Amino acid sequence: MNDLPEKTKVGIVGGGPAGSLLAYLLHLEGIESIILELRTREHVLSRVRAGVIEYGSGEVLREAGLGDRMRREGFVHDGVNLAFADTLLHIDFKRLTGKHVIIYGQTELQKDLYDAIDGAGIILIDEADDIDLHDVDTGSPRITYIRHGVEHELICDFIAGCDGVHGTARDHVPASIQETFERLYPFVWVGLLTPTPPVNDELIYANHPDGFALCSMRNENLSRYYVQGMAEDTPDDWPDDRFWEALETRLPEQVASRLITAASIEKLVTPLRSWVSEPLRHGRLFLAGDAAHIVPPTGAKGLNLAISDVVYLARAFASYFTTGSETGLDEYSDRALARVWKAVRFSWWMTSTMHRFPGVSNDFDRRLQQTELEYLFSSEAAQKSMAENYVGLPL
Ligand code: FAS
Ligand code: PHB
Repeated sequence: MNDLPEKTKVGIVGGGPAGSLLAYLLHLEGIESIILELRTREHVLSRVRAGVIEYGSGEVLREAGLGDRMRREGFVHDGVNLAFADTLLHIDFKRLTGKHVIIYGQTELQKDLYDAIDGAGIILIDEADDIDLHDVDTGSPRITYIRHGVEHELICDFIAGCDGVHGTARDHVPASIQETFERLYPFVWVGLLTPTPPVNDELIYANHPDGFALCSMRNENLSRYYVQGMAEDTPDDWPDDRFWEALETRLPEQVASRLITAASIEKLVTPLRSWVSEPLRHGRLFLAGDAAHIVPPTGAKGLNLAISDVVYLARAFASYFTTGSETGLDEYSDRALARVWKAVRFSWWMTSTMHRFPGVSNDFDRRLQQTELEYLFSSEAAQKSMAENYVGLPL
């Protein structure tokens, strides 16, 4: 890539799910964009992250022509299971909402997105270093970056900051108007990937006195499991034997008895936090995805929020470039945040209800959590509320 372009309509910073989906949705509207990605494509494709595609996200991907492999290789799940006090409760999405979710690894979706942008001739410039944004509050914002030692400048009509939690795009929203909201959780998720058949045909979220556990999967011979660990834990604190023992202890006996274990092929530790940076716009800079918000993975919302942000932003850009109307752009931040905060609430509720909070001396909180679960296990209304949030609120 020697003769890199110097001008585009939408400069997209970050080539993860948000950035690459935005570029493709803009392409479908005939709007040119260029993606600048800090890492190599290989690195982006190597990350093992989310696993649940909400119903609405699946429809977006299908309508954009991006859902073929997901439909072939993904798992349609009509429900999810909650385990508490050695009891299993099935939340029946189909009966309660008429919808489902699709289990399809983010890694696979990223591969589909990269194939689509390559097929569409969309330019993705990887290994773009020292990315900086300029004049975002003028009519011609600019992005400067260095690639393989050569300095470049990209003049844009608009910039989309899709550079994730470690990105810097949000730093260009003035501190005088920026507001951040955060809640840290005093524990982590220890995640393990193992080449074994999943223990159950649908996900199981377990609340146990020793801590939370989650049984998920990637395919019929690749299982994804998580257990709650202490905030300071590292992968080295969780050798496979300890992980399997904790998982078996935290699952109902009827499930643990059929667990197939094997040596892990990937292990990670993920801290849990809720965090939102508002607003999602300053001048001609727009933020989407993890660049502006993070949710604990308990509600399986992170990836799906990146998708819904990008759907709103692509519609706003399409309206501007076809009609000149700025209404969609002016309404983007409030519209996206309204959905973000409902997912932040649900993710906080799932995390607060399903995890054991260490050092909680206040027995009131512990009894409240138990009551929350007993209410959920006994009330169809409570189960319907959980189901509609889990499958995804309307876009
Ligand atoms: P991403 O972080 O995916 O992508 C941002 C991209 O920008 C990256 O490719 C990065 O390399 C690049 N970038 C960073 N700085 C840059 C810069 N300065 N310039 C240019 N590019 C830059 N969500 C779930 O729903 N379920 C889960 O189980 C789950 N597990 C997760 C585990 C981990 C360890 C992490 C970090 C996240 C997890 N998530 C999960 C959330 C995750 O799936 C995100 O929600 C999703 O990747 C969001 O996509 P993006 O907004 O595109 O951000
Ligand atoms: C996963 O399969 O990685 C997964 C599933 C559900 C979650 C989080 C992660 O809530």
